[in-house]
Amino acid sequence: MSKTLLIIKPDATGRNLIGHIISRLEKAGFRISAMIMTALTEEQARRFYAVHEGKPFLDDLVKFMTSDRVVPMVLEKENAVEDLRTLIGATNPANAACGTIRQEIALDVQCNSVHASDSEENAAKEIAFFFES
Ligand code: FUP
Repeated sequence: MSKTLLIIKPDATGRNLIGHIISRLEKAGFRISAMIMTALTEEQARRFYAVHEGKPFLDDLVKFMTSDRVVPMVLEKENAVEDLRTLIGATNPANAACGTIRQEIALDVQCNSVHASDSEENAAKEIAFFFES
């Protein structure tokens, strides 16, 4: 079993899609081992997306991520990081494969409904960010 982090983002919590996303995750074989609902502060959002420091979209991304509640969770499954990235689809829903979560419900490249860790190393860091502080 390996672990990864998923966040249900404000566009999805605001559209009452929490249950739908969780159902898709469970049907795909992921086990939820921790989950919270929280509102990120600007400082937390900037720290979480520190890798995007200097990018033109960062300020808008931080505004979006602090605009409503989010639901971070730890997911467990064999090959969890890679399988979850496949299930959520490409960052921009216009490029996301058919049947992926982002293709189904995301609005655009910013309001793309879910975050998922992109490597084992980042999964460990992102799980610690929400659940081991
Ligand atoms: P992903 O790992 O698929 O979430 O994508 P990235 O790490 O590249 O980007 C993180 C977040 O930045 C995206 F989910 C949305 C936002 N973003 C934009 O708003 N505009 C862009 O052009 C690229 C990313």
